[in-house]
Amino acid sequence: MATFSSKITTIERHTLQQQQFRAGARGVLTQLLNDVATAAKIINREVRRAGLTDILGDEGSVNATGDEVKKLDVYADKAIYRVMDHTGRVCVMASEEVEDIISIPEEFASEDAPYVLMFDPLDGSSNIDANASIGTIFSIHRRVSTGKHGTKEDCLQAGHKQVAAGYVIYGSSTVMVYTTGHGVHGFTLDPTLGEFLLSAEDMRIPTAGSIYSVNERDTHSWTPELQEYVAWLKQEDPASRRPRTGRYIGSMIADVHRTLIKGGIFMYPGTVKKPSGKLRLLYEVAPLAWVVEQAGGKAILADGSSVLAVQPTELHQRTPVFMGSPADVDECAAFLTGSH
Ligand code: P6P
Repeated sequence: MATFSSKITTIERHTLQQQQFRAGARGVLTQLLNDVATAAKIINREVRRAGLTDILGDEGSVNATGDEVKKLDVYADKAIYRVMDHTGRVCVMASEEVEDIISIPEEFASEDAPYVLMFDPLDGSSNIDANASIGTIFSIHRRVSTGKHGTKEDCLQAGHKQVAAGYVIYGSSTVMVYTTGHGVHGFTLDPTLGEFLLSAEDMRIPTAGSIYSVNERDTHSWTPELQEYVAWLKQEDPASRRPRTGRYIGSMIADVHRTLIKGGIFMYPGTVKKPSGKLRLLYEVAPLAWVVEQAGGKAILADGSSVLAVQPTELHQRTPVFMGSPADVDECAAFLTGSH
């Protein structure tokens, strides 16, 4: 469990303190993380007003990955772009809402821009009108290209190469969670101050949980191994914490955040029709998987390998994922790999 902080620490101060762990750091990543926090405050304001202004409902278009675009999606996507495009900190961006890579405007582009930012501006958007928790997910890599403009290769890096990742959940409170590879830290937005204040330093996922989270709509098209695993979870056996409780909100941010806090396992598996599942690797699964791993959890593919080892080939490629408490993910892997 996290050590809930009594001292008042803003995310600005915390990211600056974390900089000491990064040899040779010049403060650019610190500034970039605070840019993310700024974008989150802007998005939060609209999310909180969504019920009051004519911003609910569909924007009428379909995004790069075929999802119906809600107006808040579009607003959030533009908010992040407008915070980031002129800072000289990122050489290229990628968004769930945009088909191709997002180039930096010519007047702001620079070969000295060291980072790459990829994001899902508002994950869980199908829940917006139902007022369920939604969120922003972000992933930051160091660039690999050298020109004035970043390239798709800068985006197509394996998850284990991330230099920072995290999310913002717009729930009963607005919480920003991030890691730079030195633990996972949570900040709660004080709307009266407009500051994210440290609320959970060094978050640790419970080693074992009693909750499993998966959409059982697809049970009939799972592999037999996964069908056997989920059936096993529901059998009565107090000695192994069974039956487990099912919880599925249908917003990845909310399901993963609950898993991080309470333990258990979140799954979005592949099916016969969609072997790669639904969730996107670069800006949904890889950042959340790193956060879970940094908090002491695991995030794997059906063969038991780490999802952070996957070498991306496409910007919006999808991947199955099984992530959560180490004991729960190990149980799942034993079934999926036939060693149970
Ligand atoms: P399903 C939301 O649209 C999302 O991308 C994730 O946030 C969520 O985990 C998933 O889709 C839910 O998908 O198929 O269970 O409705």
